[in-house]
Amino acid sequence: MAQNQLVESQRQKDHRLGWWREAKFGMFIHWGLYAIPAGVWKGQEIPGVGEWIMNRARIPVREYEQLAKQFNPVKFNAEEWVRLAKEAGMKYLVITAKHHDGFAMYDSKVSDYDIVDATPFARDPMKELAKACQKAGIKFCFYYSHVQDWHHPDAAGNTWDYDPEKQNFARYFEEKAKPQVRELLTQYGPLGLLWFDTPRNISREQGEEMVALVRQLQPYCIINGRIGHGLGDYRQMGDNQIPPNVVEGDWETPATINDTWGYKKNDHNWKPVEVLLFKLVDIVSKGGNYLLNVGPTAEGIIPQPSGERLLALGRWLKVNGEAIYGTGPTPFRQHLNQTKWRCTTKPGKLYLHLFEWPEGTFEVPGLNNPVKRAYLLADPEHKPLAVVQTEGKVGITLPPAAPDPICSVVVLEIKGKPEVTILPLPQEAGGKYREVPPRSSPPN
Ligand code: H79
Repeated sequence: MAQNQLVESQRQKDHRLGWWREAKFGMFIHWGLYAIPAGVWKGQEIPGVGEWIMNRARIPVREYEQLAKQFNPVKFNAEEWVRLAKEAGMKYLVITAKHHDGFAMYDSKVSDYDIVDATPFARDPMKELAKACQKAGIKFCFYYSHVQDWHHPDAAGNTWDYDPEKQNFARYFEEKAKPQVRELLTQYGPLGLLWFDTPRNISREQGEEMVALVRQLQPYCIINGRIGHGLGDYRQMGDNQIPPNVVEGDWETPATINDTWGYKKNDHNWKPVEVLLFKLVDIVSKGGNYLLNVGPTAEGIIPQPSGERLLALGRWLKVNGEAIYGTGPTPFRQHLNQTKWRCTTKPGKLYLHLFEWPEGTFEVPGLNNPVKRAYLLADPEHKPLAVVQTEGKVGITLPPAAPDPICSVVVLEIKGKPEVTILPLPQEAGGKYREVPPRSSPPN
């Protein structure tokens, strides 16, 4: 039975992944007990990401679990979080139901180590978020740490409380991981996707059992790549990793705005909007999705610097979303070692994202298709821009001022599928371009 449910046609998979391929941009939320120490334990700044504090400071289970008694995020407001995601132009929301620390941020019957049973807050924020997402038309999704659980004596990861020799991973997997995933799949309505992490020592069979559980309870639910053994529906890039070139197939980069996932009070290294917007466009031009994280405080507040940046991205997307949502990757694969421009595509259209506004003319390198029309996406009238097309070269005359201070989009309507001439490379002949392997990477 498990085997049967793992097999589906390409058409079925296309149907299941349709919304996610269209979405391109999602909100990641890391929220848990680690937001209380917020990177500082007993007066000591603990290096590394905030949600790893229990591990990095070797905090015993009996001590760490006391944090639950203080967890009371009275300022939490599901509708506000979802409104921010919506205004940011994000189409799905993935929140930590349980991170490696083992604490369930929802009402679990499997264990009392959860937000309803162990905290003064005693509310299930996931119920409220699921409802708010449904209302806003945002896909609601869970992150679940299926292999690491530093609270459970049989799970992976806690080497300071538990002796690995005496551990029985299967016991944890059967008595906690699977039953909790079942709860997530049955108590919160339809989930857009389940986001697993750090597969470590999970067996292929255990991975397949997890997939079968998801397919059985929510056949439409997408599964991310980190379930392990290549069993997921799409490829997961490393945390904050952007590939140097176009990657075929479905993939996603999970990323931070500062340098932590879970809230850290002393991490002020916020990436500027310019950088975040470049990453969004860069990822989409290479065929991926951008899952951008916020780490709310223990009071339930999304840090202001995150909020501001997301709203700025949302304002850009309001004007330029057509060049992001539902687009395909760039045909200019030899031009990804610069940061001046990127390209995304739709049938019959090229979207040129210009991060530097050239004086006079923008030269599109090596485009062989007849150009029918060019205009600025920000121009509501779509006034045509002058285009000079010679053999293998397209020059677009631009107005003196860029419509956007960071990234302006020029739309090129072309005839046929994009045909781009390959540039002659050292020891390599030129010719019509089809497939170029990754070569160089832009600064991240
Ligand atoms: O949930 C976030 C991370 O906590 C999780 N994935 C993202 C989405 C993650 N778990 N493990 N890893 C990522 C890789 C682990 C890297 C490590 Fe380290 C290097 C563990 C110890 C050294 C990074 C630096 C984490 C702690 C210190």
